[in-house]
Amino acid sequence: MSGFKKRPIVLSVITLLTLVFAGGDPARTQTLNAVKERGTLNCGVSQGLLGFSSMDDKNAWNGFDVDICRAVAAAIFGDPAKVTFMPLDAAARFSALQSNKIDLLSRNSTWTMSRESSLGLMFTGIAYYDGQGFLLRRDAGIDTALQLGGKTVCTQTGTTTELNLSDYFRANDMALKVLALGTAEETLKAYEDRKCDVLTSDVSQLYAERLKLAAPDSHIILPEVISKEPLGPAVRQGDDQWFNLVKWTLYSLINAEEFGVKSATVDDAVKSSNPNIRRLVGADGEFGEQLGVAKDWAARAVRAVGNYGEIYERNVGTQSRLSIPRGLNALWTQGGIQYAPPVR
Ligand SMILES: N[C@@H](CCC(=O)N[C@@H](CS)C(=O)NCC(=O)O)C(=O)O
Repeated sequence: MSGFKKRPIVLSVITLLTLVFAGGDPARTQTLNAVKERGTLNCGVSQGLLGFSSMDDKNAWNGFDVDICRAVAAAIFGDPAKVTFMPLDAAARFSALQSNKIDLLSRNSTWTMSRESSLGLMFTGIAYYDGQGFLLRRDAGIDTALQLGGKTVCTQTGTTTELNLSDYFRANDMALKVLALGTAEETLKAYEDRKCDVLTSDVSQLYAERLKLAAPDSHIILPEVISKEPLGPAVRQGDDQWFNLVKWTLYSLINAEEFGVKSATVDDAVKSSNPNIRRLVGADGEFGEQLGVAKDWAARAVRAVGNYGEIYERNVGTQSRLSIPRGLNALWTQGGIQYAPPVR
């Protein structure tokens, strides 16, 4: 009799353990379920930043940040087209995530402490190591940021750029005039119209924005990089399964580059004898299933958009108009700091 009485307790403990270990707690699995039910990933991107997220003449989205959205969609659905891109300006991007308008933000956003401690967001990794720089007219005759005292500098509201700018000028005892505008387009226009002498932003963006100017070669980017801007995808806090899926999709792209797995060779990789490659592409282990997706989730992502190096070179590197050197974004095995934890 006493054994019978204990049964409900034993059962509820088993139910709880099942929920915890199977990741079945609804609050912790809601995003992936919602995305699967909807049949498309809602991904927040920038409104038009060449190389990162911009629309081509066939109305297709292109770019480094866009490819991260596509990689996550491919990991979930096996289809990189199952993404709805939502262009957002800098000020609107985080509330779009908080209000569930998007599932994922992949929009040249800097991982900072306050964006996690006060906005309820989490960055899933560093997709692009960037830093803030300055662009100005070559004929201004200035070759170091320390000569910028008294200049008017254009920046965009709602970005990390504003505070870095005032910190840098204050630290170097230089007078600063700031012109802060709402969108990247307005900011560039103000610079073009000579309402400011200097444009400041993440260096990658300066490369992109310079290409939109009438004579790109008559504008230079100064050598100083005044801040750390680790850019990466962000999600809402409270859904660990989703956080893990986005994080490990990014890491899979980086690991794929390290192990030489490319979009064109990913199908051969399944036959590889290298255990690291076998685990990555789903030939060994159950890593995909543990994340709530298919065994070959990472292979699907790489097949769709290529590995990290392919994504970089195609969008912002040597094969693109931006031609930004890999720099810090080279793999740790190649003199850079891109380093993904292992799949095991
Ligand atoms: N990485 C910085 C800056 C990001 C940012 O939004 N910069 C503007 C400066 S030009 C921009 O990307 N605009 C592009 C757009 O609005 O589409 C941050 O996270 O605050």
